[in-house]
Amino acid sequence: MNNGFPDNFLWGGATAASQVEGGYDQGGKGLDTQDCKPQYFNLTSKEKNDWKYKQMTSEKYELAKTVKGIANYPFRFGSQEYTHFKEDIALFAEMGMKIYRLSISWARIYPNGDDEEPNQEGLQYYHNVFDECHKYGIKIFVTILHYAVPVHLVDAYGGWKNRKLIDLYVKYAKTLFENFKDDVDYWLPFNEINAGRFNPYNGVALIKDREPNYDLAVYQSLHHQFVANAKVVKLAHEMIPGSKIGCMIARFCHYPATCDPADQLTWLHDEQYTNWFYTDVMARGAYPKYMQRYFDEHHIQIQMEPEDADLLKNYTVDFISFSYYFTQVSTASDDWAKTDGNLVIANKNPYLKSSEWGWQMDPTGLRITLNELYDRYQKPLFVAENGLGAHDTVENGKIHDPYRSEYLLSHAKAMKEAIKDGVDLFGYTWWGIIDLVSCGSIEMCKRYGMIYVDADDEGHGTFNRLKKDSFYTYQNLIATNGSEL
Ligand code: BGP
Repeated sequence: MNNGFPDNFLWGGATAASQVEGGYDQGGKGLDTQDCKPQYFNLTSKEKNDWKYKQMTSEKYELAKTVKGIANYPFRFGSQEYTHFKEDIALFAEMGMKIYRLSISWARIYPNGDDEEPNQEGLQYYHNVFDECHKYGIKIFVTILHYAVPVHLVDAYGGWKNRKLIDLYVKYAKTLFENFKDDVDYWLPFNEINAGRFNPYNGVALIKDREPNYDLAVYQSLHHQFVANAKVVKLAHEMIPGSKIGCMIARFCHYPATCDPADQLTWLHDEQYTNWFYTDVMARGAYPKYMQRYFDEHHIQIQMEPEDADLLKNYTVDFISFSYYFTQVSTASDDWAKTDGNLVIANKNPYLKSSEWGWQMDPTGLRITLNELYDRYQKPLFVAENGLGAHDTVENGKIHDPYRSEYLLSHAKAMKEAIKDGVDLFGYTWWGIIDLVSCGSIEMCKRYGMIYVDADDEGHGTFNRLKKDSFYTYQNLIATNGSEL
């Protein structure tokens, strides 16, 4: 039996370019889809999390493109890592982080997405970031696409439903491989690829009111991302021998509400449609049969090219990563109580406590998830995101956040148990290691960081950094490699 975390376990932190960088129009960067997501500051917290305010519409999108400056577009200011990266990476090193998961902004490298030549200033920015990480011996895990797509690709091509996006994306990835092959340790083509289904604007750059056949557009777009994923796996292995390239989903762990067979069947379908489908394609290399039935019953006919099946089969991923925040209940009943959760609205579990944003916290579910994934694929696993969004209060220059430390330690303990169960888990990156703009609720006050950023929802503040109590909890966890858990 393994006793716990291996010596070379990769403890780290994660961010995404659109949420942390700011500098949305600096260094030659083009406008991207996340820069266009508005926040309405006069709404209550409940309203802000209501899907009707969060859903991207053509009207909001077209307006955003005409507005200059940060106005009510929080992704445009982020946490200003674009100008603070040296200070941030020094703090990551002080914490003891072994790996930093960050994303590269497509629009910083190709401002329109289909430009002939890459933007040298954008490439230089990431060279500087990576050099700074190397200075402290911090390894690098790069997400090639974390939701933010250059707006020109929506306007001229209609987003990922257009097959031409595959080649444009592969060209972008190739540029990254050429420039950063000696810098990056782990590559990830797509953040939470199943977002294409649960949040198509984020995942596949679709605006719902423009799609007469929305479901088809979603699955067609996902197919293009699967093919792009396979092509990029192939390219990485050819261009960078020995490179490690993985996939990622937002992993939604479900429990059947009761032992009623109807609930069990709903649970099976929930697991298949929200989780297994994606990892089955990218790790096993083919569309699973259960999806064919789903597509037939929903009249979804995906256009596939003859070479696609071989690409999927021959270029599967080296490792599987996932985000894990909460668990939910599967039930055949229509009137089960719901959470206020904003990643997806979930069915309530009476045995679990929820975060302030309605996410049901469940460390045991992480152990279960790790076991299920490893059992099915037998590939190394990486927890690419896990964390707690909460309001924090600064008192005399200190932030006491025992809730965040508790969340961290309970989930770390669950990982340790999973490793003892025999799971091959090689890393963990806390989301977001530094406060950043929340992806779903588009606000600064939903703070995940162990490093505080002095900025409010509207971007007012000094943007000074401050260590929270949880900073020291994680520092000790890393230094002791989980032996005190
Ligand atoms: C994941 C995203 C992240 C991140 C996280 C927390 O889905 O990959 O970008 O933001 O969720 O979500 P939120 O910011 O909505 O609280």
